Amino acid sequence: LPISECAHVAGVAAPMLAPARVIDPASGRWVTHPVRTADDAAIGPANEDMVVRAINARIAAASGTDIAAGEPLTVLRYRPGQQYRPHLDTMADAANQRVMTMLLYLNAGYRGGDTHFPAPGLSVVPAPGDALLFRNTLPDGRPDRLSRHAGQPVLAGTKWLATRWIRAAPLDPWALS
Ligand code: PD2
Ligand code: ZN
Repeated sequence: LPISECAHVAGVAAPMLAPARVIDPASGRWVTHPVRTADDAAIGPANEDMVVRAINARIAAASGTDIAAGEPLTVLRYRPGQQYRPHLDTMADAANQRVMTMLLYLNAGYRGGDTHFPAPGLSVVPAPGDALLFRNTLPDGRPDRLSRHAGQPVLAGTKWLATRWIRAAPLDPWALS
């Protein structure tokens, strides 16, 4: 992705950033959790401009998926010490599963923050503008344990990243909170 578009995405999300939350499987509520300590913001349909729309179209083309199967582009901002501990991007008991994930690394000027896949022992060292696409599910649709991954702690500076979680089938972007 061109650096100017990376900066644009970060700029769209910046005023909406809030501590990242996850769904608590016990209560079904959104809660903050040490698994994910960054700030994040989803660029939903009300905030999606033409540049973000074009990026989402490129993600769909590169992944061979329907643009309507992508969740709203979500920006994460990690400050020193913040991280995303090992997890699967799949959801428990989802009818419309997250089959792929595209990560876009938006900036330079930080240390740490590698994306690490423990099972294959693979570390991706982010470079600005890079995109990383991986599958989360097996051919039969069940979660693939090998896709477990983490955003390593940022050691210095600020890491900006955008995530596009891609479902098996189109979803209503207005229905997500
Ligand atoms: O920031 C990352 O490198 C990272 C790592 C793992 C992001 C995500 N998962 C994600 O957004 O799902
Ligand atoms: Zn993830």
